[in-house]
Amino acid sequence: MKPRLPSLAVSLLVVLALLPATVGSANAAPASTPAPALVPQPSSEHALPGQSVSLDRSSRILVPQGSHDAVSAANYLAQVLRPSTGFALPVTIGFPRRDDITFDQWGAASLGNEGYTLDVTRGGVRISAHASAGLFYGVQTFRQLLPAGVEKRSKQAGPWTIGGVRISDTPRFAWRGAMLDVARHFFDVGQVETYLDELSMYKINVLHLHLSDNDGWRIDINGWPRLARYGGSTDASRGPGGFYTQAQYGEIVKFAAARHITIVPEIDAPGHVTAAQASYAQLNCDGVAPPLLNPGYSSLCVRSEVTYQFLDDVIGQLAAMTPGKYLHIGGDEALTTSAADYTYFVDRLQAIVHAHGKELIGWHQIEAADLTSGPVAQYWGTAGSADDVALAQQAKARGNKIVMSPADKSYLDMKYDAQTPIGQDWAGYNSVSDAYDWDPATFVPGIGESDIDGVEAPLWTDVFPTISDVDYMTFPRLPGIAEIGWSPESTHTWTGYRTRLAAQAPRWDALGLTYYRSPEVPWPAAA
Ligand code: IFG
Repeated sequence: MKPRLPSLAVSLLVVLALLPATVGSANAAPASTPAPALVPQPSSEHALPGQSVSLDRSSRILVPQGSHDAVSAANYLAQVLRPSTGFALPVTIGFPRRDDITFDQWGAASLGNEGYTLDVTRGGVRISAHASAGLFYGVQTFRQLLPAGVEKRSKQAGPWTIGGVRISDTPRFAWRGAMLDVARHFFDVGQVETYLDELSMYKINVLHLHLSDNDGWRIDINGWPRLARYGGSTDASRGPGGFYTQAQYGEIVKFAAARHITIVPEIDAPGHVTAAQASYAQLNCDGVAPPLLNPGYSSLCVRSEVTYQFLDDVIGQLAAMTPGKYLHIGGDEALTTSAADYTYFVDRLQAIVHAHGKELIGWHQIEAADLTSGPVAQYWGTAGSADDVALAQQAKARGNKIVMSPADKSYLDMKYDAQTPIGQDWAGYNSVSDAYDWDPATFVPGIGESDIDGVEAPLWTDVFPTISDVDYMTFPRLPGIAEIGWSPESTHTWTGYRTRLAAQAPRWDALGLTYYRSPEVPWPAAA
């Protein structure tokens, strides 16, 4: 049992050890060490020429005594590094040597809960943050400072040398999201967890799960067993469909939380409800259940009390198993619901969501209803569509924040270009540069930075039955949306970004990730 120094003594020793060493470093990096190619671009980054750290078999990952947050981040980093380096990399307490990685939570509160500093100096690597999320994001950045081979799951040769750098980083927007439509095509827990791991590499912190639609109902609701078992029994390709038990949904929530990603579940209503109406005749105004996959638009029976008993059960159970503040109620394309019925419905649904202690987010059409302040409008309009702009401005007038998901920029189901073999094109082609080269703070007239919670990249799976389709459409566009959400507008240039994006490809190759090698990006020669 190692003698335990009192934590203050250890802390003082750590501070002293991290002061810039006066002696030259035996392992000075070559002068030509390129500036690291990071995505998202940190808010502040300075190379330290002549300094470097090389991880080796004696390297340790050091944590402050009693810091559960640091241990979590350290263990996550260790699970990335151990298989590829072959080093033991024990997570332990001690004072740093020059080949150690040290975590501490003395990070500046001014960088916020998601901010961190990352220093690679002669004294070793230090990741410092005020809170748990910041430590995790420091890990994601540090990961990208190492050669791409670190992402392999088998032992690689190395060396594992990192050029000296000082990074201080904090996000621009609080909501940096992706959406996966598991209703049109179902993706199981393992596939969603793999997607979560991919998203977390780019500091995404929200995964919006589109759980119900015409083609499928994907979450089991007690008291309404047919919703998942019958309503989830197929998909847009007339395939086998599927659904999450509440325990499986809980696994997804837990896995996401360990990566500082909040799950935002969506039950779309009053439209996009055919799977629910096919499951229960009493959800239909005429008392007749339509066939599954019934074509055309649908609407819940807005003036029937059964509808609100149904929604109270659904929202209540979803709220109970969703730690996040928001439940998504959809509200889009309710084209067979009259304007008066739509307003009545959303007002009632808002009351149900609030009664279960949650706040609602909906596609921006919800702003047509009598919303109180507090809900979030998710903007999916295209540039210049007047009706959509008016609803966004209505949100602003009510003090409701907006999450920007313009279809002609952020919709990942849009083809990249005319040659893309799969995908949609009703909002036009979304090339890699289209998805990157826009500013959410100027996209909608009258809507500025302070009106926006952040950005989100929806991937609708109407026409994508497989997870490799999902990855092909997600990468390389998602990192660009993630950078819009995280990095300062001042660092936002396509010419600068495209070379940093190109440097991600060897990492995706090492991970075995499917992606589109867009001709817009100067990819390195395939290894
Ligand atoms: N619009 C529909 C989606 C999906 C999409 C495909 C929204 C909010 C077209 N609603 O986008 O259900 O079908 O691109």
